[in-house]
Amino acid sequence: MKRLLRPRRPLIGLLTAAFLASPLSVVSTAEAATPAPALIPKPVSQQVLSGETFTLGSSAAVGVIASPAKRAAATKVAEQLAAQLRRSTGYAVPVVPDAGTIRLSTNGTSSLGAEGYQLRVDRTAVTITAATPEGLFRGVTTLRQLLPAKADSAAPQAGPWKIAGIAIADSPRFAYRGTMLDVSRHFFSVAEVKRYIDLASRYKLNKLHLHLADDQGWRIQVDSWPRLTTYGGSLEVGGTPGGYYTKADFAEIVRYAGERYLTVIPEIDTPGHTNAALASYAELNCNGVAPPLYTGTNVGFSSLCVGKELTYSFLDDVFGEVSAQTPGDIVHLGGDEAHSTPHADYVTFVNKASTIVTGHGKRVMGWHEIGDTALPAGSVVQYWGTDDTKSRDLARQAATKGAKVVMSPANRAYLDMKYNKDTPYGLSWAGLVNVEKAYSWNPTTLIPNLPESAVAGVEAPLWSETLDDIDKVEFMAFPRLPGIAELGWSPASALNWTAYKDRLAGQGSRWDVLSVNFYRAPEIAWR
Ligand code: TNX
Repeated sequence: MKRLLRPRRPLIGLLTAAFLASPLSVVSTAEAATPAPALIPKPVSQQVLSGETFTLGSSAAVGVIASPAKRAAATKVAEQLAAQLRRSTGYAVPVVPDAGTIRLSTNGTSSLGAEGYQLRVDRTAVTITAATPEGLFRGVTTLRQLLPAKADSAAPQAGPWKIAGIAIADSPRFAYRGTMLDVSRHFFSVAEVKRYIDLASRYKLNKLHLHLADDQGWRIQVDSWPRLTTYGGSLEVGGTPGGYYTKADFAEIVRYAGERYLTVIPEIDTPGHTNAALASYAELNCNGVAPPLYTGTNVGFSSLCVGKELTYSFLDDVFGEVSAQTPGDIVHLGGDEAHSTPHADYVTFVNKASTIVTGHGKRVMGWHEIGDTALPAGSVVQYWGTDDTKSRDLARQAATKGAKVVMSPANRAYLDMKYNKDTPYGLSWAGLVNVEKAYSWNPTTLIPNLPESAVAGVEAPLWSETLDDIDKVEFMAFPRLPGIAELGWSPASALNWTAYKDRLAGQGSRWDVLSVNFYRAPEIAWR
């Protein structure tokens, strides 16, 4: 029996058929037992090539086949793969032009999109073909999951290094597949953010939203307003020392994320969630008096002064400097929980702030509360509701105005919600979110009457009120984050909890190799 899944898009079906049409793809019924590999996210189509096994030996080399324009970036992808294989196999694994037992080619068809790729493993070679280096990177993440878990080791392991034959054609369902890290409530070092990027990139996520400013701390250097960080970034929740990213630090995060094909989306939350800024500069307050720094976990008490002109020159400076440090085309202006900003003021404020963001050449992103503001062309609205009418209405309003919606339903996609009542940290205001609940929803049908075409994708936010180190972050993100990643990448027809749960079980040994502090949810048969 062939395990060729019925592809969602006819185009991919045709491509797959052409790609698979070699003598090696003829599978006899006797070999039908070979199981499909436990890949997350599940590819659009995959066919086991029974009887074909690739063995990575000591003479393995990673070959790059690319046009001059794509060669440098494709070589970087090859180098990343080769570097890891060197560490774990102890083999030389050189990167070579135009040959190699593992071949990365950018001569693939562009009809799979910028992130699409084809991957073939047979007895002679591993071949990843894409139209772009980004597509190659996505294909390499699949290859890493096809290799034995020990291939991710930091130190040499004993072989053999075998990969079962397979042919895959794959491309994402959504263009926006993100996760958010709240570095304001607790500050995370550049090294910790890199660790999170490493783990997120393994599941083909392509956006890293950083929540850089909130009541408890301002975490990104702004040269024109230096006290935002030196004072406003000095503490965090609980009163422990905070921290901030210098421009060099932030550039390093952007670079590191970019090498793993995640675009950084910086968020400066406004007009609420601004106590750190208001504490740093008395003149930003309507009454001219700076409040003290705040290290608690309440929300909704702070607001920028909507009637002051200074507020907007402040925003122009901040969004200007933040935009200049961001290669991506989206800047997030927050807009959530502005409970101490009268609604008319709120609308005035968000409209002005949006114009400032677009004036710096960026598209506006904001939490769903901005749904009833003007929303310049290209805006993205992030839904964080809990199936409530008000939040759904705001998302639908935004779509009516032409905005795209990113789905982050708090009762499903919030990684800071406890798994169950016994989870040692996390919150539960949106409910308890076990692994099944986080996975079992469809981004295009969750909000009734929201057109499918308005959904840009999914994002899993991780708020850090109760999370003060990366181990706790890992515990909350794993195993739920891969499920959100699959909702973002795999076709709706591939989503199935029972089958997913079995594939998820196979990730446990990989996380053990990587020392990921994941929650061993008892309903998963970890292997
Ligand atoms: C709500 S979600 C918030 C955050 C909190 C989070 C905790 C959203 C847009 N705002 O300020 O950190 O709940 O789960």
